[in-house]
Amino acid sequence: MIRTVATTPYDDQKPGTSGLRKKVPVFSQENYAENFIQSIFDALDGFKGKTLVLGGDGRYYNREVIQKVLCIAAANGFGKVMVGQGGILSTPAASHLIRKHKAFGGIILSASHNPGGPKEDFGIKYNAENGGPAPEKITDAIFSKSKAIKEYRIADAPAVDIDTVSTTTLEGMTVEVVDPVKDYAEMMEGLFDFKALRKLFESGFRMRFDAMHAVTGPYAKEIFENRLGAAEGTCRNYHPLPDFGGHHPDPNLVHAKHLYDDVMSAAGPEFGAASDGDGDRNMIVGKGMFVTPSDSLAIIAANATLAPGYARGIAGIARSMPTSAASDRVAEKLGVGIYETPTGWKFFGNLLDAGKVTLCGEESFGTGSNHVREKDGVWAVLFWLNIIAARGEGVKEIVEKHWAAYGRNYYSRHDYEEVESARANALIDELRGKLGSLPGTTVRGLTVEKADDFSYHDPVDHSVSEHQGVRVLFKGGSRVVFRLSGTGTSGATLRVYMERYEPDPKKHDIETQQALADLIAAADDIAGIRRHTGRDRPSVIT
Ligand code: VG1
Ligand code: CO
Repeated sequence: MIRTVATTPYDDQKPGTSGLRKKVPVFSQENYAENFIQSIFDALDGFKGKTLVLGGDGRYYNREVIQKVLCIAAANGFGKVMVGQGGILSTPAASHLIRKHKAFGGIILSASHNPGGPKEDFGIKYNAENGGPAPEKITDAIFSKSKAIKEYRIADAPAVDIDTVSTTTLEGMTVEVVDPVKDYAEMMEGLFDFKALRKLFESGFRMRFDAMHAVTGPYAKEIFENRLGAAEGTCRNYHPLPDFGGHHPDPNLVHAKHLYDDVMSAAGPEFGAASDGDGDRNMIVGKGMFVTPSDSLAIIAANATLAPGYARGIAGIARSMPTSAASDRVAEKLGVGIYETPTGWKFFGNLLDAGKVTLCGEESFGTGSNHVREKDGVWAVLFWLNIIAARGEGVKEIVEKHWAAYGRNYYSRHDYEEVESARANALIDELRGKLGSLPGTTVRGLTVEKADDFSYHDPVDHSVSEHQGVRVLFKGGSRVVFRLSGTGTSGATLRVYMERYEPDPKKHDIETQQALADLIAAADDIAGIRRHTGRDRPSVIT
């Protein structure tokens, strides 16, 4: 039976950098999730009888919302929902399913790298038919629908069994429960040289993949251990848990420090990698070398033709504005386009769809390509393995040779988490107010060349996105960027990004924070970080 339920709007359902993210107690308020799901459908046109892809990262509340989406989708007239078994789909796997099965779109339940649990984070995101996160035009429409919603439609039905691969119906709508890994693993086999990778592992190459108790566990087990023959035990923490074992499923030097230490230890493996809650981020560590995500994008681009799926070369590269310019130098050398977009994968969609770029990346441990329309953690790991196998060199050698050829972009991000929103906004407002007076001034020996608030003109649909981060560019190519996070769920997170270019190979082994010390000090002088936040150091340094 289909019911129409009267409801009242919530005023805080504005999607951020990557969908709507809130604490579970917020999401579990009466009609909160229902309102948002109905608002997504209200913002879309023409899906009657079409297919919706559905899955999530397995975090707390995932199963409940899967059932809600199924019932609301049935009541709204979808013809079919393809749902990952157990309600599981990594973000890139969901993107692939949408594309492969020509679905109308997809709903991904995830708060990515944020902790999970009854008091932690949950999220809902809509992806369009290209498999990518909904562009701002759609997320704005969803937000306006959510502010005016009066009712939602829902099928009254017993819970659908999502744990068995099978096909059933729900009020006339087909529900197909699919293996979440199979299609994805097949796509990876088509992109990378699995034969060479099997040989690499046969030769004794040791790797550690940490799934951080999040969604990539089943993907990594199948691909690295079953298909590529990596030793059993290569994958760690591979059981997705609703609370990620109580940790932040965030692959970086803070939350995956144990993996870093393991690879750096004498007895540890040659290669380490990790992914985040929903499987779209990646961290790459080699013996003696942590690879910054910005460098990773540049190195993958410079070596792309070594992977069969990219053997014909790349069309171009896109990176988010705060991502270092390391890949710009590769694009220049290759003679391909380079695009600088605002933070968030949704801005890459048009460039990928238009064939202007093949590879995309963000400093926030996100790398991907035109194989899907999301960043892709396991894909990035396979790309590195493919490069290692083809070159017969380790990560350290590969990175150092890259720096020697292109120069090194020293790079770091400092996060100040859970700052009072009013104080964080005051910092940004004050910065914006003084942009005009900064050029020509000197701070800590650095002369400001240009200062602006980044605005992006999409070259494909000509839409404009303003206020995407304050940039202070210094003479000589160094820069500092300030922006507020759009994925947090309590207070505000200030992100400060620092970058310095060093062409001289004799100066490529300085400790990063030391190499950036003057920029770190200049950032505080310019923005008054301590004064505004009351903090004397960042909460997270990556
Ligand atoms: C952060 C990152 C951004 C990334 C986004 C979603 O956004 O900085 O680069 O695209 O998370 O990633 P923000 O607005 O908090 O800086 V994920 O893996 O959370 O989907
Ligand atoms: Co993620």
